[in-house]
Amino acid sequence: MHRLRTTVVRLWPLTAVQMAQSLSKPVPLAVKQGLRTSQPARHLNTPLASEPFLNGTSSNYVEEMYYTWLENPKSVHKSWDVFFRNASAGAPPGAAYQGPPHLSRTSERLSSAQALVGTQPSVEKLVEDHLAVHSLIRAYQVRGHHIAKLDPLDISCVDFDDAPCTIGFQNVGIYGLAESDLDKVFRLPTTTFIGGNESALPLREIIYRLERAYCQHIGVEFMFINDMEQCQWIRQKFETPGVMQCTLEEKRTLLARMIQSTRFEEFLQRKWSSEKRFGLEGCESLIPALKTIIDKSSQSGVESVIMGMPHRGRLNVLANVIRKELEQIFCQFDSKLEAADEGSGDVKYHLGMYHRRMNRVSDKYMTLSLVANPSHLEAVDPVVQGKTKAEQFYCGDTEGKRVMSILLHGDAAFAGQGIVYETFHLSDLPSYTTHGTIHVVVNNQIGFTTDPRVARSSPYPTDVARVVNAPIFHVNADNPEAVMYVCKVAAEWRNTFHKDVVVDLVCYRRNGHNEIDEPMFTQPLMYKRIKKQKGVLQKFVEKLIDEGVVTTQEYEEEVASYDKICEEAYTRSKDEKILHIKHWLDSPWPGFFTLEGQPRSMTCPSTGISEQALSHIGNIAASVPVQDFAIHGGLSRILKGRANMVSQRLCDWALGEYMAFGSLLKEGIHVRLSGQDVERGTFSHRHHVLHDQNTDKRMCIPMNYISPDQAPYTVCNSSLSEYAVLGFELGFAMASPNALVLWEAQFGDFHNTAQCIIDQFISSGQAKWVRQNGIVLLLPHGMEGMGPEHSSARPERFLQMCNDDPDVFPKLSEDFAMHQLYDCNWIVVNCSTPANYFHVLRRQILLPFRKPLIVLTPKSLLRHPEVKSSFDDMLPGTHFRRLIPDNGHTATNPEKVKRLIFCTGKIYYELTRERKNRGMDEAIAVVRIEQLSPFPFDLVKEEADHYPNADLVWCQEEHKNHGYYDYVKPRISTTIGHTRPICLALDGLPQIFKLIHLHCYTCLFLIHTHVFFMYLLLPSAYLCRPSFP
Ligand SMILES: Cc1ncc(C[n+]2csc(CCOP(=O)(O)OP(=O)(O)O)c2C)c(N)n1
Repeated sequence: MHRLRTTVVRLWPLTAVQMAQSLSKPVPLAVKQGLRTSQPARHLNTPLASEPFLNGTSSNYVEEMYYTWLENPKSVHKSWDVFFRNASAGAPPGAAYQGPPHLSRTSERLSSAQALVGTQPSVEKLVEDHLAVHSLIRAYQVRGHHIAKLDPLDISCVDFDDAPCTIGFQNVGIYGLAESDLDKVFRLPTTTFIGGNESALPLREIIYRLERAYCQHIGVEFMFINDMEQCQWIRQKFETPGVMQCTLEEKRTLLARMIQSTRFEEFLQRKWSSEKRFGLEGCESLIPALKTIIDKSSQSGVESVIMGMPHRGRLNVLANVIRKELEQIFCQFDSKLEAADEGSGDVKYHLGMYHRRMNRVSDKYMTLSLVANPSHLEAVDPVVQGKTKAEQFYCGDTEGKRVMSILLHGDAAFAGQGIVYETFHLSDLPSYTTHGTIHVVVNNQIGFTTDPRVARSSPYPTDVARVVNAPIFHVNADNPEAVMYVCKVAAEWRNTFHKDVVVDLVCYRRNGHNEIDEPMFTQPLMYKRIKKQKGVLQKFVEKLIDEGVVTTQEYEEEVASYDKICEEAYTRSKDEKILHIKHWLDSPWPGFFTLEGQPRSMTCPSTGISEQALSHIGNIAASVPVQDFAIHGGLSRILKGRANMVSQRLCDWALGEYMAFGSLLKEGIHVRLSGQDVERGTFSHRHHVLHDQNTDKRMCIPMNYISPDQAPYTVCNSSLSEYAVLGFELGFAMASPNALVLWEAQFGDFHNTAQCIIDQFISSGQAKWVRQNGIVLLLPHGMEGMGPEHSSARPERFLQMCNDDPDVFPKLSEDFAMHQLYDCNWIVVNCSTPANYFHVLRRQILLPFRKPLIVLTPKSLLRHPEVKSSFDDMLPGTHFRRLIPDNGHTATNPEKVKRLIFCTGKIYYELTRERKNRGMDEAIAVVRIEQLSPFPFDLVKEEADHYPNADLVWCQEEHKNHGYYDYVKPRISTTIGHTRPICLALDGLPQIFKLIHLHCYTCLFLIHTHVFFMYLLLPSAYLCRPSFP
C-alpha cells in the first residue's frame, strides 16, 4: 500500500488546482473493454496514511487488492470493499477501516460506510485516472519491448502469441483514459524517471517519453526482477530524459570501431573469398559492443576479462577486441603452412588467446583471454566461468571486482542448449559464482538454416536468462549508438549488482551460415530483404556526416588507414613459416614449463609423506577443531574409528584421501573438490564438512585446520548438474597447474550427461589446443546391484579414448613410465588400496606436467575390512604402484603357478578370498593392474615372465562389452608377443579355478586368434556376463 498511499498523499495537493480544471472538463468516457465504468466525481478529503496496516510488507498486497477492487469491488472481501470505498470517499484518518463485519453489526457498519461512498465522486475519478496513468507507465516498463523497433530487417521473429498490444497512444482507453485526457497533467509515480526534474507531466508527454525510453531501438526486459532497487536502477538508466545521448567523442570512437569491424571482414572476403570464416556481416556492431563493455569495466577496476564465444565473428573479435596480431590470424588461412605443434583441425575459429594490453579509454592495463572452444555450441560457457572463478580466487577477488567473464552466444544455441540453463544456475552459488557475467547474443534470427519459429518455444532466444533475474537488453544492432548505450548499462549493472545481464543484439546474417553456404535455399524472402539492406557502417556514417560529427574525407581516411594496417599484416603473414598453435594459449602457465613449453624435468619425486605428517593429518581428520560444536552421534563414531586407525598406523579409503588432500594443502597446493553431495560423500564416508547439530548453518571444515600457512581447501556440494559443473571445474583447473581440482560424479555413470566436456575438452584438449589440464574425475564404479547401466562408470568409454598404441610394445627405458605419462592424453586408474589412491592424487601435482586423471573409485571397498593401508605404504620413498604383483605364496614358487589372473579394482578382493577358500594360494596368482592407461606394458611383461608355466587370464566383473576387456586384450597380447594364449571363458564355461579345462577352450579359440580372454567364471558373482545391449 506504500505506493497507493504515496500516490494518494501526493495527489492531495493537486486536487485543489486540478479540481477546478476537472470540473470544467467533460466526464470521462466509459472505460473500454469493460475494465472500469465511469463514476460520479467524489471528493477525497483525507489521506489514507493513518491506517497502520498500510505500512511495511503488507503494502504490496494491499495495493494489488486495491487494483483488483478497482476492477471489480465484489472481488475482494467485504471489509476491504468498505475500506476502499471509505478511503476513496475521503473518510477521516483511521475512519476508513471498519474491521471485518461481525454478523450482528454487519448491516449497521455497511450502511454507515455506504453513507460515505458516493459523497465525493470527483476525487475517486482523480485517483482512478492517476492510477490509470500509473498502470500505463507500468505497462510500458513491462511491455515496451513488444513494440520496440528491434529488428533491422523489420520481419521480427519474436512471437508473442498474437497478444494484443496494450500500449501506445491508441490504447489509452484500456486503462480508462480518453483522448481528452492526453493534455491533462498527471503526477508521476516514484517508479518512473521520465520526468527528469519534473514531478508531473501531461499524459501526452508521458506517453511520448515512455515511447522514447522503451519503444525505439532498445527493448528492456526487466520487470520480472524481484528486487525493487534493481528495477529502479534500470528505469533510471533508460527513462531519464537525454540519458542515451552519446558525446561527439563517443560517436567518433564508435565510428572507428565500426570501420575496423566492417573492413576486417571485407578484407578477409577479398583475400580468401572461398574460405569459411563465419564472418560477422550483419552484426558488425558486436565489436564496438564488446569494446564498450571492456572499456567501462576497466574504468570500474576490472583487470582481467575472460571470454567465451562461438564461431560467428571470432576472428574479428580476436583481431579487433583482443588484438591478436593480424598476421597470426591471416597465416591461419594459408593451407600450406605446417603446424609446429600437435594442435590440429578446424582450429582457426576455435582457438583461444590471451593478451595483456593497455586500455586506451581507462589508461589501465587489462588482460583479455578468449577460451578455446570446441564446435559444440555453448559447451565453453561453464569452462569460462570456472576459469574466471579460479582467477578471482587466486587474486583474492572475492566480489568479482577485478576479474569478470563475458559470454557470447548465437540465438539458436542460447535458446536450444541446456548447458546455458545449467550455467545460469551456477551464477549465484557461493562456490561457483563469478559475480556477474555479461552475456552478448548475436541474434541473427536464424540458426544455420533453421527459423526461430521452429527452433524455440519462447518469444525471445534470451528467455532462459529470466530464471536468474538477469535483465535483458534487446537492441537493434543496426543502431550502433543504441548498442553502445546498452553495453555501457550492462557493464554498469554488472559492476553495481554483480549479477548476470544479457545484451541481445538483434541483427541479421548477411551471408549464409558460412561464406560458401547458400541461404536462399531455405530463407528466400529473408535474404531478398537482406540483399536490399544497407550495411550498418554505411548507414551510421551517413548519419554522422549529416549530424556534422565527421566529414566524408575523415571517414575515408579512417577506412584507408585500417585497410593499410590489414595489407601490411597480410604481407608480414607471408613470412610466417610455421603455425604455432602454442601462441594461441588461453591460459599460459608462466614458470611451470620452460620457455620452449617443455616440462622442467622428467622425474616425479616420491609421493610419500612423513610419519609425523600422516599422524597429524589423520588426527585432524578424526577431530572437531572448533569449540562448542555438537556433531551427530553417528559421526562421533566415525571420527573415533578414524582416531583408532591413526593410532594403528592405518588408513581406510576416506583417510587415504584425507592424507592426500591434507598433505597437498600443507604444501601450499589449493585443493578443490566439487560435485553433488561431495561434502559428506554420497556413500557417507567422507564427512569433510561437519554440521553443528544445534546451530543452523554452523559448519566446520577440519581440513582447513591443518596448518596456519596451508592453502585453502574448497569442498562444495554442486547444483544437480554434471555438464556445467564438470565444465566449470575443468575451467578452474585450466587457470593454474598448482591446484588439485577434482570433480566427483555421484555415481560413475552420471558422467554421461557431461560427455561433451569429457570428449571435446578433457580427452582431446592437448591434441587439439596444445593445452594441458590436471583435472581429476572421481567416478564411483562397481557392479553392485544397481543394474548394468547404473552400477558402472563405463570404464570402457574412457579406455576407448586413450591414445596409447595397443599394438606396439614400447621401448623400455629407465624413465619409461614418465614418458608414457607425458605422451598420453589422460590417465585412467582403478586403485585397490587407499595408499595407492593417496599416491595417485599426490602424483597429479608432483608430476612436472599435467594430464587429466580418471579414477574409478570404489563403493563397497570404502568400508571393506581388508581395504586398509599401512602408513608404511605412504612414507617417504613410496610411490604410486601402476601394478601390484601377487604378494602371497605364489611369489616364492612362481613356477608352480598354473594360472595368472590379471584384474583391476574391487574384484581382486573377491578373487583372493575365493582362492583362499579353495586352498589354491600356490596355484593361482592374482595381479592388479592399477593404472590401466597408459598401460604398464613393462610391469605386465615382468609378471607374465615371472610365472612361466601359468595360463594368462583377464578377469572382470563387467559385461563383455563393458569394462576393460577390449582395452587390455590387445595390450596384453602385444606384451607377451603372442607367445602364450590369454584366455576368455564365456558364460557357462568352466570356472576360473578349474584349471584343467582352460586349455581346451584356448585351443578352440586359437583357430581364430592368438589372443583369448577369460571372463569371471566362479561363483555366481564371477560368472562371465554376456554383452549388455
Ligand atoms: C551442440 C551443437 N549442435 C550443433 C552444431 C552445428 N551448428 C553449428 S552452427 C549452428 C547454428 C547456430 O546458430 P546460432 O546459435 O543462432 O548461431 P549463428 O551461427 O547463427 O551465429 C549449428 C546448428 C554445433 N556446432 N553444436
